[in-house]
Amino acid sequence: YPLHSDINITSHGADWYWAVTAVMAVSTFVFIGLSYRAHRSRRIFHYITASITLVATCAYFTMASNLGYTPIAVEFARSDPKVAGIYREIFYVRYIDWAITTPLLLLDLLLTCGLPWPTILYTILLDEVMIVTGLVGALVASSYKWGYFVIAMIALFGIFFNVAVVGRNYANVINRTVGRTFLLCGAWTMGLWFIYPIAWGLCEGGNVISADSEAVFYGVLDILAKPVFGGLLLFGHRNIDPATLGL
Ligand code: RET
Repeated sequence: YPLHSDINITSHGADWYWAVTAVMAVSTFVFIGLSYRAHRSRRIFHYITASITLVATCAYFTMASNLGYTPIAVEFARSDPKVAGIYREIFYVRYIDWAITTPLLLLDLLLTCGLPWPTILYTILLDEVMIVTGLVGALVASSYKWGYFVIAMIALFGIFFNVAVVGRNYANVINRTVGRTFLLCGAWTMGLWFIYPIAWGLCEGGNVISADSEAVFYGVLDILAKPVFGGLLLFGHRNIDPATLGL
Protein backbone atom coordinates (compact mmCIF):
# COMPACT_ATOMS: atom_id res chain seq x y z
CA TYR A 1 0.00 0.00 0.00
CA PRO A 2 1.57 3.30 -1.02
CA LEU A 3 2.37 5.68 1.81
CA HIS A 4 3.50 8.08 -0.86
CA SER A 5 1.22 10.92 -1.89
CA ASP A 6 1.43 12.97 -5.09
CA ILE A 7 -0.42 16.12 -4.05
CA ASN A 8 1.24 17.64 -0.96
CA ILE A 9 1.86 20.94 0.78
CA THR A 10 5.03 22.75 -0.32
CA SER A 11 7.40 24.58 2.03
CA HIS A 12 5.14 27.65 1.62
CA GLY A 13 2.18 25.66 2.90
CA ALA A 14 4.27 24.48 5.85
CA ASP A 15 5.35 28.09 6.61
CA TRP A 16 1.70 29.14 6.69
CA TYR A 17 0.83 26.23 8.98
CA TRP A 18 3.66 27.35 11.32
CA ALA A 19 2.23 30.89 11.31
CA VAL A 20 -1.22 29.56 12.28
CA THR A 21 0.43 27.41 14.99
CA ALA A 22 1.93 30.61 16.44
CA VAL A 23 -1.41 32.47 16.29
CA MET A 24 -3.14 29.62 18.16
CA ALA A 25 -0.36 29.39 20.79
CA VAL A 26 -0.29 33.14 21.46
CA SER A 27 -4.11 33.21 21.70
CA THR A 28 -3.99 30.44 24.29
CA PHE A 29 -1.66 32.50 26.49
CA VAL A 30 -3.79 35.62 26.02
CA PHE A 31 -6.98 33.79 27.05
CA ILE A 32 -5.27 32.29 30.10
CA GLY A 33 -3.85 35.73 30.97
CA LEU A 34 -7.31 37.29 30.72
CA SER A 35 -8.69 34.65 33.09
CA TYR A 36 -6.68 36.15 35.97
CA ARG A 37 -8.82 39.29 35.75
CA ALA A 38 -11.83 37.27 36.91
CA HIS A 39 -12.38 35.41 40.16
CA ARG A 40 -11.52 31.71 39.91
CA SER A 41 -15.20 30.78 40.18
CA ARG A 42 -16.03 32.92 37.11
CA ARG A 43 -13.42 31.64 34.66
CA ILE A 44 -15.35 28.90 32.89
CA PHE A 45 -15.48 30.70 29.52
CA HIS A 46 -11.77 31.57 29.68
CA TYR A 47 -10.86 27.94 30.32
CA ILE A 48 -13.09 26.54 27.57
CA THR A 49 -11.81 29.11 25.06
CA ALA A 50 -8.13 28.56 25.96
CA SER A 51 -8.61 24.78 25.62
CA ILE A 52 -9.90 25.28 22.08
CA THR A 53 -6.82 27.21 20.91
CA LEU A 54 -4.50 24.85 22.82
CA VAL A 55 -5.84 21.83 20.93
CA ALA A 56 -5.59 23.79 17.66
CA THR A 57 -1.96 24.62 18.45
CA CYS A 58 -1.19 20.88 18.61
CA ALA A 59 -3.06 20.15 15.38
CA TYR A 60 -1.34 22.97 13.45
CA PHE A 61 2.07 21.97 14.86
CA THR A 62 1.41 18.51 13.42
CA MET A 63 0.39 19.77 9.96
CA ALA A 64 3.26 22.30 9.84
CA SER A 65 5.58 19.32 10.44
CA ASN A 66 3.89 17.53 7.53
CA LEU A 67 2.51 14.81 9.81
CA GLY A 68 -0.98 13.63 10.71
CA TYR A 69 -1.99 12.82 7.13
CA THR A 70 -2.63 9.79 4.99
CA PRO A 71 -2.58 9.52 1.17
CA ILE A 72 -6.04 9.01 -0.36
CA ALA A 73 -6.66 8.20 -4.03
CA VAL A 74 -8.27 11.14 -5.81
CA GLU A 75 -7.91 10.04 -9.43
CA PHE A 76 -7.92 6.64 -10.99
CA ALA A 77 -5.74 5.12 -13.72
CA ARG A 78 -7.23 5.36 -17.23
CA SER A 79 -6.58 1.73 -18.10
CA ASP A 80 -8.26 0.27 -15.04
CA PRO A 81 -10.69 2.40 -13.04
CA LYS A 82 -10.27 0.09 -10.05
CA VAL A 83 -6.59 0.94 -9.81
CA ALA A 84 -5.91 4.24 -8.12
CA GLY A 85 -3.58 6.64 -9.91
CA ILE A 86 -3.05 9.87 -8.00
CA TYR A 87 -2.95 10.26 -4.22
CA ARG A 88 -3.63 13.40 -2.22
CA GLU A 89 -2.34 14.22 1.25
CA ILE A 90 -5.41 14.17 3.53
CA PHE A 91 -4.83 15.61 7.02
CA TYR A 92 -6.91 13.43 9.33
CA VAL A 93 -5.45 15.36 12.28
CA ARG A 94 -7.85 18.20 11.41
CA TYR A 95 -10.76 16.00 12.36
CA ILE A 96 -9.17 14.96 15.66
CA ASP A 97 -8.85 18.69 16.41
CA TRP A 98 -12.46 19.38 15.36
CA ALA A 99 -13.84 16.39 17.29
CA ILE A 100 -12.50 18.01 20.46
CA THR A 101 -12.82 21.73 19.69
CA THR A 102 -16.21 22.02 17.96
CA PRO A 103 -18.06 20.60 21.03
CA LEU A 104 -16.12 23.10 23.18
CA LEU A 105 -17.12 25.95 20.82
CA LEU A 106 -20.75 24.84 21.11
CA LEU A 107 -20.36 24.68 24.90
CA ASP A 108 -19.04 28.28 24.93
CA LEU A 109 -22.01 29.37 22.87
CA LEU A 110 -24.80 27.32 24.39
CA LEU A 111 -23.79 27.99 28.02
CA THR A 112 -23.99 31.69 27.11
CA CYS A 113 -27.68 31.40 26.26
CA GLY A 114 -28.57 29.17 29.21
CA LEU A 115 -29.87 26.22 27.16
CA PRO A 116 -30.89 23.20 29.27
CA TRP A 117 -28.17 20.52 29.53
CA PRO A 118 -30.12 17.88 27.55
CA THR A 119 -30.36 20.25 24.56
CA ILE A 120 -26.66 21.12 24.82
CA LEU A 121 -25.73 17.43 24.94
CA TYR A 122 -27.75 16.45 21.92
CA THR A 123 -26.44 19.41 19.92
CA ILE A 124 -22.93 18.14 20.73
CA LEU A 125 -23.97 14.65 19.63
CA LEU A 126 -25.10 16.07 16.26
CA ASP A 127 -21.73 17.82 16.07
CA GLU A 128 -19.84 14.56 16.63
CA VAL A 129 -21.93 12.92 13.90
CA MET A 130 -20.98 15.79 11.57
CA ILE A 131 -17.23 15.59 12.28
CA VAL A 132 -16.96 11.79 12.20
CA THR A 133 -18.97 11.41 8.97
CA GLY A 134 -16.85 14.22 7.49
CA LEU A 135 -13.71 12.26 8.44
CA VAL A 136 -14.99 9.00 6.98
CA GLY A 137 -15.99 10.85 3.80
CA ALA A 138 -12.50 12.33 3.56
CA LEU A 139 -10.88 8.89 3.90
CA VAL A 140 -13.19 7.09 1.46
CA ALA A 141 -11.81 7.21 -2.09
CA SER A 142 -14.96 6.36 -4.06
CA SER A 143 -17.93 8.66 -4.65
CA TYR A 144 -19.52 7.15 -1.53
CA LYS A 145 -17.67 10.05 0.15
CA TRP A 146 -20.51 12.36 -0.94
CA GLY A 147 -23.00 10.21 0.96
CA TYR A 148 -21.07 10.98 4.14
CA PHE A 149 -21.01 14.64 3.14
CA VAL A 150 -24.82 14.68 2.93
CA ILE A 151 -25.15 13.11 6.41
CA ALA A 152 -22.76 15.71 7.85
CA MET A 153 -24.74 18.52 6.21
CA ILE A 154 -27.99 17.26 7.74
CA ALA A 155 -26.31 17.23 11.17
CA LEU A 156 -25.05 20.79 10.57
CA PHE A 157 -28.60 21.97 9.87
CA GLY A 158 -29.71 20.39 13.17
CA ILE A 159 -26.97 22.31 15.00
CA PHE A 160 -27.94 25.48 13.17
CA PHE A 161 -31.55 25.15 14.34
CA ASN A 162 -30.56 24.66 17.98
CA VAL A 163 -28.25 27.69 17.89
CA ALA A 164 -30.16 30.11 15.67
CA VAL A 165 -33.71 29.41 16.84
CA VAL A 166 -33.74 27.65 20.23
CA GLY A 167 -30.57 29.27 21.61
CA ARG A 168 -31.52 32.76 20.47
CA ASN A 169 -34.92 32.52 22.18
CA TYR A 170 -33.30 31.45 25.46
CA ALA A 171 -30.65 34.20 25.27
CA ASN A 172 -33.21 36.94 24.65
CA VAL A 173 -35.24 35.91 27.69
CA ILE A 174 -32.25 36.29 30.09
CA ASN A 175 -31.39 39.95 29.44
CA ARG A 176 -30.30 42.37 26.74
CA THR A 177 -26.53 41.97 27.26
CA VAL A 178 -26.77 38.19 27.01
CA GLY A 179 -29.08 38.49 23.98
CA ARG A 180 -26.65 40.78 22.15
CA THR A 181 -23.54 38.74 23.00
CA PHE A 182 -25.25 35.55 21.88
CA LEU A 183 -26.52 37.14 18.65
CA LEU A 184 -23.02 38.36 17.73
CA CYS A 185 -21.16 35.14 18.61
CA GLY A 186 -23.91 32.86 17.29
CA ALA A 187 -24.18 34.62 13.94
CA TRP A 188 -20.37 34.72 13.61
CA THR A 189 -20.12 30.99 14.34
CA MET A 190 -22.95 29.77 12.17
CA GLY A 191 -21.86 31.99 9.23
CA LEU A 192 -18.35 30.47 9.40
CA TRP A 193 -19.41 26.87 10.00
CA PHE A 194 -21.31 26.80 6.70
CA ILE A 195 -18.09 27.71 4.83
CA TYR A 196 -16.28 24.56 6.08
CA PRO A 197 -18.27 22.21 3.81
CA ILE A 198 -17.32 24.43 0.84
CA ALA A 199 -13.63 24.05 1.74
CA TRP A 200 -14.14 20.29 2.15
CA GLY A 201 -15.81 20.03 -1.26
CA LEU A 202 -12.84 21.77 -2.90
CA CYS A 203 -10.17 19.77 -1.00
CA GLU A 204 -10.97 16.34 0.48
CA GLY A 205 -14.16 16.01 -1.59
CA GLY A 206 -13.43 17.14 -5.13
CA ASN A 207 -9.63 17.64 -5.14
CA VAL A 208 -10.21 20.97 -6.91
CA ILE A 209 -7.61 23.18 -5.16
CA SER A 210 -4.00 22.47 -4.17
CA ALA A 211 -2.82 21.35 -0.73
CA ASP A 212 -1.30 24.82 -0.15
CA SER A 213 -4.62 26.51 -1.00
CA GLU A 214 -6.30 24.09 1.39
CA ALA A 215 -3.87 25.24 4.10
CA VAL A 216 -4.85 28.88 3.53
CA PHE A 217 -8.60 28.21 3.26
CA TYR A 218 -8.91 26.09 6.43
CA GLY A 219 -6.28 28.17 8.25
CA VAL A 220 -8.17 31.44 7.76
CA LEU A 221 -11.45 29.74 8.74
CA ASP A 222 -9.89 28.26 11.89
CA ILE A 223 -8.39 31.61 12.97
CA LEU A 224 -11.78 33.28 12.57
CA ALA A 225 -13.68 30.41 14.25
CA LYS A 226 -11.33 29.91 17.22
CA PRO A 227 -9.21 32.90 18.40
CA VAL A 228 -11.40 35.64 16.90
CA PHE A 229 -14.59 33.93 18.09
CA GLY A 230 -13.02 33.47 21.54
CA GLY A 231 -12.08 37.16 21.71
CA LEU A 232 -15.62 38.22 20.81
CA LEU A 233 -17.14 35.81 23.33
CA LEU A 234 -14.89 36.82 26.25
CA PHE A 235 -15.40 40.50 25.39
CA GLY A 236 -19.17 39.96 25.55
CA HIS A 237 -18.83 38.14 28.86
CA ARG A 238 -16.97 41.03 30.56
CA ASN A 239 -20.38 42.40 31.63
CA ILE A 240 -22.15 39.08 32.23
CA ASP A 241 -22.20 37.43 35.64
CA PRO A 242 -22.09 33.62 35.09
CA ALA A 243 -24.66 33.36 37.90
CA THR A 244 -27.29 34.91 35.58
CA LEU A 245 -26.69 31.91 33.28
CA GLY A 246 -27.08 29.40 36.10
CA LEU A 247 -23.28 28.79 36.21
C1 RET B 1 -17.20 18.80 7.11
C2 RET B 1 -17.38 17.90 5.89
C3 RET B 1 -18.69 17.38 5.68
C4 RET B 1 -19.76 18.41 5.69
C5 RET B 1 -19.65 19.36 6.83
C6 RET B 1 -18.45 19.58 7.47
C7 RET B 1 -18.45 20.61 8.52
C8 RET B 1 -17.45 20.97 9.29
C9 RET B 1 -17.45 22.04 10.24
C10 RET B 1 -16.31 22.26 10.90
C11 RET B 1 -16.06 23.28 11.84
C12 RET B 1 -14.86 23.41 12.33
C13 RET B 1 -14.43 24.41 13.26
C14 RET B 1 -13.17 24.29 13.67
C15 RET B 1 -12.54 25.10 14.62
O1 RET B 1 -12.21 26.20 14.50
C16 RET B 1 -16.79 17.91 8.26
C17 RET B 1 -16.07 19.72 6.71
C18 RET B 1 -20.90 20.06 7.21
C19 RET B 1 -18.66 22.87 10.47
C20 RET B 1 -15.32 25.47 13.70
